[in-house]
Amino acid sequence: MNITFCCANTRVGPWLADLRLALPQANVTEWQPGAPQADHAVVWAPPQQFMDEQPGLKGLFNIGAGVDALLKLRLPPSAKVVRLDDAGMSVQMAEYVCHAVIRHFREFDAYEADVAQGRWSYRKPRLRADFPVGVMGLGVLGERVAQALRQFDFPVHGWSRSPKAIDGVICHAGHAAFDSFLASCRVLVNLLPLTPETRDILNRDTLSRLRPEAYLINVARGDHLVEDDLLALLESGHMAGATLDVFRTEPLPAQHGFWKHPKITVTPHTSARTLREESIAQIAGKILAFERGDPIAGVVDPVRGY
Ligand code: NDP
Ligand code: OXD
Repeated sequence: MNITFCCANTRVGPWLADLRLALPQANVTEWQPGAPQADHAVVWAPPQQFMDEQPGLKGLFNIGAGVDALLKLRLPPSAKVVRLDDAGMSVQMAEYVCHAVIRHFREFDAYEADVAQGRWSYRKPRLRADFPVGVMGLGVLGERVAQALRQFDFPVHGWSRSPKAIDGVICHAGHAAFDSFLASCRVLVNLLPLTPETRDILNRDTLSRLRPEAYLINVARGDHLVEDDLLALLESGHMAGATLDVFRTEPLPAQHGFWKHPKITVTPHTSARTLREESIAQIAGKILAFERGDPIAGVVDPVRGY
């Protein structure tokens, strides 16, 4: 079995070494233009040339959860696209989102500013009931995040395409329920995949439907958010702030207004990192199952887009 590796912005050496250890029966090589045909590929944001030169691939194993960069390409006709299924990401996402929600709710940013000025200040405790949190996307990551937020007793709402039942979480489903979901939330967490349906979904109209002094946490994709609409709503006071991990252009350009905005916290697409060990164990297991003809989790539906 031949496995080709083509991952942008990834340290190739350790990945090849660990893939070879996990799949000793396979010939694992880094893709170069003109390389021979492989059976499976391990990929992250590969170029179109890679796809054009590998028409016989059976499996495209993405080393991330989001497959939007892959689905933009013309893919080998019979290749199945397989996304990472958690592989250590959901706990990281839960940590990140809980940290952002709690930092905002407890006003730790304001305390930090006071302490930096040598001020010993107290703020009136805020009511948890006034900070209902909404999680858009209740998949592998969103469900874990919603459950983690419940551990801190926040009222939690969730929104997904199909109906869900998650203990302690008020679940809304489908387009028809979107407005009532938004109207229920003061803090909005985005964990949707980027698809034609969800691109630009965080815009002036949708964000205006949130409760006043709303707070946005975008940890999914930069193209979900219309950046100027967020800036306008921060300016008007409808939005109190935002924590943003993903951006339309990454790295965030040096001149971008988000860097120094007093109401925006920026992190460099780091809310849930791909962990090499967990990811390789999962991908190796799936390749072997695939070769045996067994069903595997995380196969992407190209029509749905996730
Ligand atoms: P999943 O595919 O497991 O979950 C996606 C969820 O979104 C599902 O609940 C799905 O509904 C819902 N959904 C999809 N389309 C719609 C729609 N049109 N309307 C309402 N709900 C919709 O994905 P993951 O949880 O694994 O990951 C989510 C995203 O997080 C990834 O696609 C990626 O972009 C991002 N991500 C970001 C990272 C970072 O470091 N910033 C790291 C990892 C992922 P249903 O359940 O009904 O299908
Ligand atoms: C992912 C990501 O999709 O890192 O896994 O953004």
